[in-house]
Amino acid sequence: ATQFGMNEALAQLGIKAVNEGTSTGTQHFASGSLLESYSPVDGQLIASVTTSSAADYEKVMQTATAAFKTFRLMPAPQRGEIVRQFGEKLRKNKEALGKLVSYEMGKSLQEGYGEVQEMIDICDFAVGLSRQLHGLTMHSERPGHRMYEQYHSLGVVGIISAFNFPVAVWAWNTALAWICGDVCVWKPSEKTPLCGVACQNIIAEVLKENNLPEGISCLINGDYTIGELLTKDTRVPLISATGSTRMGKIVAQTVAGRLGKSLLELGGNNAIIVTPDADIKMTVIGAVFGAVGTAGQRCTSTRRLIIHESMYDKVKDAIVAAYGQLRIGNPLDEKNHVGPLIDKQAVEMYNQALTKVVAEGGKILVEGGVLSGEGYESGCYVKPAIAEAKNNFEIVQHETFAPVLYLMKYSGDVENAIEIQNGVAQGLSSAIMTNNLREAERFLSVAGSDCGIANVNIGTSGAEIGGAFGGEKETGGGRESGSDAWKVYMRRQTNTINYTTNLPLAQGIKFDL
Ligand code: UN1
Repeated sequence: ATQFGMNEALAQLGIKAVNEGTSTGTQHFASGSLLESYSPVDGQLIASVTTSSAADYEKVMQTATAAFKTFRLMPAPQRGEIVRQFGEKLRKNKEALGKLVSYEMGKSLQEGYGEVQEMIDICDFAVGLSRQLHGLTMHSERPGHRMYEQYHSLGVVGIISAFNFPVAVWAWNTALAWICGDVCVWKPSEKTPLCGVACQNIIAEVLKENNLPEGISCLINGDYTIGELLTKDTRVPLISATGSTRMGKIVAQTVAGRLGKSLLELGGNNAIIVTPDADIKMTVIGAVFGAVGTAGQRCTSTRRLIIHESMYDKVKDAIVAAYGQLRIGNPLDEKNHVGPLIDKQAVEMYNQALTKVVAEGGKILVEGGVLSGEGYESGCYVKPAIAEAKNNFEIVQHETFAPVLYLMKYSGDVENAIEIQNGVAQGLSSAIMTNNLREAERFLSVAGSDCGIANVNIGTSGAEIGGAFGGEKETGGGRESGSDAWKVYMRRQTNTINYTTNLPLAQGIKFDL
């Protein structure tokens, strides 16, 4: 942690170094076992956090539910002011937090900063939204009656987030939940607990400066068992979970079992369709960034390229050549494009995918492999690989969270490409590279892409926060972040008011006494 000013960054974020003890985050209820966080960058122990036990969880929930009772009474624009201050603190901590994200998770420093920028952006979005939480006014069928709807605060929002976006996804949820008057209990990934502590420390400072209850933002570190307490808890009306489809199915069933609400943002199997008149340069940049950015560990990462046969060789050669330019190494060093995978288990999955694609009849175009030697001591650095494959291969149907890109051909009409693109269980992100208006519109039409995100002349990853983010099918159907995603964080109430001295019944029903 001595390189790239990392010790200073950790100190700024209130994280105790290895020899100084353990961190809990400013929430006081953590007396469980220790969780050690090792960096995939250099394999070193960064720091340890104390996890929350079941008894700690109970105290956290009491703090959260008590905080909700007062927070919901604060006018929404005033809650917006708190989120504005949080955004300001994030601006001040952007460098330190971006570095921690890069060091603990392994994404490039540019992407680490980008992630903090997403947090700042959603705060700005939420501040404006805090004056726009409006419902509709309807015309009543009864004379002298007024009917309208309003949105009220929901309660405790449980947030389960993944290692790959260890800070931004939490902020997408909290910034909206807070302006809506909800309080949040966050279970970060076990692989990135320090990012959780750092975020908690930043918001705790804002709450303290404003004399607000700390239960507005709670952190519970630990393994899936602590997450289970959250998903089973009837005091938590909404669970927002981001991660694998496997995890999402368990969470969805548990939450549905108690008729709670869940917002799921799960796996993707994202493709770019490359049409006969695609711009090759844009296609290469979009596809390569999509496939190797965050070392292929975004839920929006590009996994498949569906290329028209007339363009196939040209695109293939250009992409293969671009892979030759990639620099793999310490992500904190800005000259590197690709950092490590999160851990050795991920490396194992990557290796298995490459073995499997060959076993199923695929052809390797860019050789993969695990890097070793100086700078690669963590054992988590792998070479981004490309294979020619068929869409129906089992491995292609599966989301491998690693930089493995599958190339496939289509012939004839764009409809054939769309069919391949939709021919997977997941439905998060999709893209088409075309200068042909008819093709672009067909791709965006009701008979086009079945994904929650469909882009034209842009890659599959790197969505802005202003749009609703999420997808269909096994991606889970939830929408986070922009547009009207805030509505899931509130409860809707229809109000009808009679200002006459009569009591007419709806549907013309007569009832006289
Ligand atoms: C994720 O991978 O879980 O669209 C989120 C993107 C980012 C968010 C990804 N803005 O790639």
